[in-house]
Amino acid sequence: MKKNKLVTLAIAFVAAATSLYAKPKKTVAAPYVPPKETTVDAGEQEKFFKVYYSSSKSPVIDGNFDEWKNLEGVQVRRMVYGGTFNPEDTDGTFKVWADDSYIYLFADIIDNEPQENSFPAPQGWRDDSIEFFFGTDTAYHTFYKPTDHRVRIVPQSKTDKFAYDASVNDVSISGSVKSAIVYREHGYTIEAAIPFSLMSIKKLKPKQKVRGDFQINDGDEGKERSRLVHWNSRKDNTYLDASAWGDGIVVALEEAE
Ligand SMILES: [Ca+2]
Ligand SMILES: [Ca+2]
Ligand SMILES: [Ca+2]
Repeated sequence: MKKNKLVTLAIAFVAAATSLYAKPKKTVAAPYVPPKETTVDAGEQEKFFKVYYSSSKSPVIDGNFDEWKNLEGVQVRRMVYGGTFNPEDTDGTFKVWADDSYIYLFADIIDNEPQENSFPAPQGWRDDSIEFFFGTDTAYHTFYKPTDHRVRIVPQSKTDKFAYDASVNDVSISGSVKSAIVYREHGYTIEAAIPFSLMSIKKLKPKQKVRGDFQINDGDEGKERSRLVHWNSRKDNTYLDASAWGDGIVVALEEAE
């Protein structure tokens, strides 16, 4: 009997060990260095995020993302917490566009477990959501100036693409921000329009330098946020320290077409 038990245990152990090795986790040690062939995030251009400006062309916030296709984005892959970067668990591409009234944000998020977020936007960081930090004052400063803002878009429904909450500086303003969100099995895509009036922007013009950062909040397994990823900052400080953000530049939309 004893011997049989031991044999069973040994078989179970070998089976468990084999299954562990049979499914290696696809993880990459931080800091993640993107492979050269993925041009969007490799090399010089990743040092800047671009704001595509056009006085005449604007995206339509409708859940069809075709108009963003030809624009370059930045990839959000700096793990702030939640372990090593795993492109199947949390990854995302962000793009920014502006006309003379709105700043438009696009985010394509890869997430192994996309969740509907039931928190109001000021608390929305606790579950799947995205954040955009933006300021037009490029002089070095830490505490937010009146021109610095943080925007959070909180997706709420896998079946209703216009169900969302949004906040600027942690104040719910979903009535003034337009957004559409489309979920898929392993992620979700967002487009949103934020009025200049909420962002203290009067006008943007090509070659103008700006500052900003991008954030993904990822909760899985029905739980609250377990992974936080930025484009630039390695710390969870973007919401209070504008010096943690990276550099951006306004470029003419025509240059992308
Ligand atoms: Ca659209
Ligand atoms: Ca995930
Ligand atoms: Ca998730």
